[in-house]
Amino acid sequence: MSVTFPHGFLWGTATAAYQVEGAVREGGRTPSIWDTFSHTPGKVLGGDTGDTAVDHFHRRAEDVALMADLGVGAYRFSVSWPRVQPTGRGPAVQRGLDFYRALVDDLLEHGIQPALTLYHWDLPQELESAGGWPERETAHRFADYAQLVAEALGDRVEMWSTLNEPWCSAFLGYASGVHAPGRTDPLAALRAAHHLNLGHGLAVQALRGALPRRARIGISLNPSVVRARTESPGDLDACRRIDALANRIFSGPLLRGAYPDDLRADTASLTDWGFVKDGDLSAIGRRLDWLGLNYYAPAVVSASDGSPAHGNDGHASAEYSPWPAADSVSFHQPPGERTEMGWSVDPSGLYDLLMQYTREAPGLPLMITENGAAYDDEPAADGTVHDPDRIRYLHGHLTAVHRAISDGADVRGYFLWSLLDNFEWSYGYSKRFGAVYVDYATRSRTPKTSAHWYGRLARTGVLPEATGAVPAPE
Ligand code: IFM
Repeated sequence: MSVTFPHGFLWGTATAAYQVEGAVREGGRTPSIWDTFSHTPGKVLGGDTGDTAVDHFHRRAEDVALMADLGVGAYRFSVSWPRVQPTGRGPAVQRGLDFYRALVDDLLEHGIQPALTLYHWDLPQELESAGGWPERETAHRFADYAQLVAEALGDRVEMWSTLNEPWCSAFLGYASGVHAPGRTDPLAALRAAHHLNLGHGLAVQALRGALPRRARIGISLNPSVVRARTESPGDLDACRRIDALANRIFSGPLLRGAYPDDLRADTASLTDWGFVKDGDLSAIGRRLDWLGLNYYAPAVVSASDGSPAHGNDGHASAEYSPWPAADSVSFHQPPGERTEMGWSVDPSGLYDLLMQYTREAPGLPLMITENGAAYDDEPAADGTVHDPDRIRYLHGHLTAVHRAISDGADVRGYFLWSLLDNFEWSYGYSKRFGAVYVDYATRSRTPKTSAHWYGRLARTGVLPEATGAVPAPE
């Protein structure tokens, strides 16, 4: 039986500025926290940096043409804050905005819908030097930046996202320190989480004021699909605790107007949450037009068995935990297939996530703003790149999406992470998430088999088989 998606379902691919653009010193761009972090010895595998990345900045037209050839309907990209507002304050730099104007124009000319994310982790270094996300001021700076971008691109971009995966910014950036800015202070991470939430709310207000009514504003979260290893009270409590720190710390204020009581109680040894000021919660809870969910793999937890509380963020060797006040929790790798990141392949987690948010946010359209997998792709002798594992991963997860839609989830679109192989943060270029292979010596692009497979899906709305013949490029 064919698996057919609803008419109008948005099929996209995604990237993020620091992971693909390169050109870090062009057009007045100043360093972001990721420039500083990646240039700090020992922080990124192999000493890789985003200095050149995959040169999307100069190959923009080629990359848009590639998407058009494949037949995808939308492109999710992020704007580099230090490229358009160097140092994070003051007026916009037109040369920086020009890149995004040209990108959006190219996309629209090819009938590809632009989906713009304002913040995918590249905080201007000067704002970090002034305290970064643990400081309230950064939320206000973010709202001003949102306003500048909206004024420049609001006439041609309809789909706007404030933040990508604020959990990573707060907890990998300020608690475990495996992401920029590399701080290891659990209280700073909780403060950062709140100020990211606040920055989101203030940015939504700025965007509503600056954008035409047709604009659709959302945020992309990476909720943890967290499962207790057993039904024992200790394991269930570990699950509740991680659910609070990973999920409800964002969904609480965004969707229900409050931080959860159990989260406040769990973290009482670190803070009384006095950094939440009057009016913050109503700012954060401003109406959204859609909610973005990024999903890769579920997490399995138990009461502590002595192993460190790291979780499946892929940084099991990190010295510091990303989970404040959760030393009583252990994480476990479920048995079964894994991707090159070591993350388990479990499409049921995506189904559960979609159904959970269908219940938690009734009436709010959902978008899968990231899903995909890293594999060790290599070109064959004839130059083609076959990635059957990725096709199976996508097929399984898209079958789960279809099932969720059939069961009532209002899912409007899916963005494959990623369009291109790119800079995978502290893993540098060692993990390939792209549907398009990038030769890092020449930066030439070769669509993998999965890109053609996904393009066929995007053009027809019908899920192709995962096995059998490789679909020929059409
Ligand atoms: O590459 C990242 C992306 O920047 C954010 N979400 C997860 C992806 C894979 O780790």
